[in-house]
Amino acid sequence: MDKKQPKREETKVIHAGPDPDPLYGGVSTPIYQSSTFSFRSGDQGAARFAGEDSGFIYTRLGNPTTRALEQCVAELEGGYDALGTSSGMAAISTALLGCLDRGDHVVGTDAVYGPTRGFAEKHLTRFGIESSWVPTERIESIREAIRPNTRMLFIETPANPTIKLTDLEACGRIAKECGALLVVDNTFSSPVLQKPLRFGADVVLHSMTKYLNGHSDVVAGILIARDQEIHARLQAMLQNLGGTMDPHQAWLVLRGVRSLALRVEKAQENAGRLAAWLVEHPKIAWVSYPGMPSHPQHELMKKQMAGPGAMISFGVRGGYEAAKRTIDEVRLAVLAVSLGGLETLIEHPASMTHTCLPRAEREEAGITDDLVRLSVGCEGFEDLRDDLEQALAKVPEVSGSPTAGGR
Ligand code: LCS
Repeated sequence: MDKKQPKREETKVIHAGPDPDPLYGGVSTPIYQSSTFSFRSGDQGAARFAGEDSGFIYTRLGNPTTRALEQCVAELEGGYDALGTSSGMAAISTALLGCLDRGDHVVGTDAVYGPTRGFAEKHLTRFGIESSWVPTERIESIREAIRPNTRMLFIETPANPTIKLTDLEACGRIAKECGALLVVDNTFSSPVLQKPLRFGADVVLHSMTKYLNGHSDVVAGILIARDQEIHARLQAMLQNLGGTMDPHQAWLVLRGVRSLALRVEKAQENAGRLAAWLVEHPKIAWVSYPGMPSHPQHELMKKQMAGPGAMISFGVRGGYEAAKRTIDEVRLAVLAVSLGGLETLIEHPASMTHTCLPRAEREEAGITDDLVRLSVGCEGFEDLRDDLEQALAKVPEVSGSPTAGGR
């Protein structure tokens, strides 16, 4: 077997990317902690700036450690190439500013990570770029929102924090029909569970702060382009905005990515068991987890994902106060935003991650006051279940509420 053509995701994450250290044979990529790279001569410097010599110039423009990570993730997503960014938001703002012009319009998923929509609604408007944020889990709502000047579909699936899915193949078709780019935020799945380029995406992006790094110790992002033209456009914008990646940050993510498949497998198994337990719990009003056969998008999950992932959202009977009480009472799960780490994290989007949306927009997107978001980690299932059990036991009972169900 050719080492570079493995079939299994758990093999790919360990071996993807260039040889770690052709110089000394190190099995870990060295950290090139240098801001600038010397030229042997003025001619060589000029040739590098002219693109005739492929050597490095300056770390904002490129760095060997960052390059190794970019090649690794580009391979995992099946893209032409990738660009490491200083955060997930740097990837998102670069994609929006790099691919849209004044007078363009973007259609996006209503329940995206709050600041993504906030950036478009508060800042892109100043540059004459308009946006419509619609429930993209209903494909008709995308069609209805398309305008003659629509140049991008921005899809987050599964969406943060509703865990609703959008049909990527249908989006690929619509984008082609109307001459728009399909940009997919693949943060919640990671490339081991979902590869949007296969369904017609033009750009895939991640907050690598989450699953790709996986250890809650780095903030980072990445942009993966389908082809050379889009890659060049994104690269030009990124180098000017300056939200590029630091080599030490890149090295940490490279280390994290090697265990991605193992971490996702364990967390996903925990999530499936927790969702099945939560849905039966008398204090839970609803559970959103596409791994449950009762989830309305279970079939879509099977079509476009290799597994449902490890993000769950659920409603606690009793609304805002009951949800807040739950997150205050957990002892093992960590009360913190972010997701995709080894440890289970719990948060309340209506008062935390999604407060930048006005209440009406938030509720319309399904981000209700009772919603608690759980990023399930790699602990033992029984410990997580017992922790939630003791927390829910402290939530006051609500009489006469409907029984729990899927959402
Ligand atoms: N995309 C998604 C789906 C996210 O969940 C986040 C951050 C971002 C992009 C932005 O990435 P960053 O710049 O933070 O690396 N999500 C967070 C969350 O749900 N809680 O805290 C951060």
